[in-house]
Amino acid sequence: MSEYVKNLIAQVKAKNAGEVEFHQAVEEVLESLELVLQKHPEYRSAKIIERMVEPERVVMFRVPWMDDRGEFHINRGFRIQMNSAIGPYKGGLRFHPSVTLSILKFLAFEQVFKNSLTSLPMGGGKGGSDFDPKGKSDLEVMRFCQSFMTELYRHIGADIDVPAGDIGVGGREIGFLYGQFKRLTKEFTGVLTGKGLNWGGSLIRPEATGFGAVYFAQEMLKTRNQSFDGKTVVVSGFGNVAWGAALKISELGGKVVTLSGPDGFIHDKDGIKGEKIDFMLEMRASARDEVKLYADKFKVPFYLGKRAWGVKADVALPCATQNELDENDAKELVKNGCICVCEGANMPTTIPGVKVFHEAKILYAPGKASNAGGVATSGLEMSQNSMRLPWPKEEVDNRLHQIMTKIHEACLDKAEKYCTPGNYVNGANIAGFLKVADAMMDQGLV
Ligand code: NDP
Ligand code: 2IT
Repeated sequence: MSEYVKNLIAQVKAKNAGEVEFHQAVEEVLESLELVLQKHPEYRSAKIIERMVEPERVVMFRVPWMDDRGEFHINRGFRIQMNSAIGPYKGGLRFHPSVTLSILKFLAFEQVFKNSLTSLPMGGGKGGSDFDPKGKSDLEVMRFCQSFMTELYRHIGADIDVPAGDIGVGGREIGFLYGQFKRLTKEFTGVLTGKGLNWGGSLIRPEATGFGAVYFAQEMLKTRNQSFDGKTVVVSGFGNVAWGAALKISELGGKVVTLSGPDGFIHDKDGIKGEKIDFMLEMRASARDEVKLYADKFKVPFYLGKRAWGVKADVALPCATQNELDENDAKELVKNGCICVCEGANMPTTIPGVKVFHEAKILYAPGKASNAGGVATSGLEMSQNSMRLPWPKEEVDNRLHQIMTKIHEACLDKAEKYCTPGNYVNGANIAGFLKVADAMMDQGLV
């Protein structure tokens, strides 16, 4: 690593003390950009990297709400507006007790590169709250969302910042948030994506992240003359992304054999398909946060407190959360003959875990490339809202498929150009970076 990059990383760590997830995301990107910065001294003198690691704006606010028993609660809300060089800030909202400024900054930082890769005009942002949806009633979730939006509304807009879902935020929450935005502003605009189909949502948005990750994995497998047909696949998580992925993999003739939750994982040797995939939606809606419900219903083994990565499989799709796959898990997957790891979640693999995949020369794609289908389809929802014209399912799905194929191409192209053929991490970081950096250069010192 050059002194310049080493110093940059040290500065980010010193200035953002304790924000370990943010450090991790920055370190991964900067390592990839080493060659670009050598080739393009103009980015260095314009201090593009120094600017990109500093959010354009961070909003942090109090979210007071009342539970069904009349007790008051105070949560913390955030919106990180990271970079608007190529479009309005765009990125999801996460409601999970583990949410901190560090986690949202890492997600917002990743989102900048991801959104750039989609080829749509979207800047990067992320937000959320440490609110825990587990065990909450619909009315409690509604009161929380209304209170959250009562502050957030003044910072967002269809041409300013367009939030969407992420962990703990799905169609129900987007509905409550949108309703409150409308009351406060009198506007019916495309200010959120992931909306209901009757009020401005796009077909395929719920499926998009999972479908997109599988389309991306299909392209990766093609480079080795392989396909999903007949492949055994380990998936983690059981939320929105895992659901879309399971649906598409089973359609393509692959067999998904695991799901996981905070409680452990289930192993279904017969494959998760048909009504079993529908049951994932029920599990999520139950607000119980337990994948064990699946084991109880379909009488398959449940492993308490364990992760799925020890199960023998050809392909792995981590779809739960950050740092859920470490060095030992990576070694286990490789040992068991896994040939392709495609991330549905954001930063699910630790840096040492990624190193294991690279050394073993298996196919490995980072989330910012492979899970971009969600935000890409959000971008398509924005287009439809601007046109005031909904597109049929096939049109959205075809565009999503094309976008994922293009991202795959761009990753391989940039990886090759910058001397690391087949390295999707470098390819994604470089391709995502160049577009944003050039836009920032064009726009002067901002
Ligand atoms: P959901 O809320 O629908 O599901 C999240 C899943 O991950 C649940 O099974 C959840 O269980 C589990 N999970 C979350 N946090 C933890 C934790 N700390 N430890 C163990 N398990 C955990 O979210 P999504 O499916 O939407 O999101 C999954 C991943 O995909 C995230 O990394 C998200 O950032 C990413 N992503 C989502 C996109 C989208 O459009 N929804 C787009 C691109 C990426 P629990 O909540 O109970 O812990
Ligand atoms: O991480 C992500 O890309 C998302 N949660 C989706 C963001 C969006 O704006 O659709």
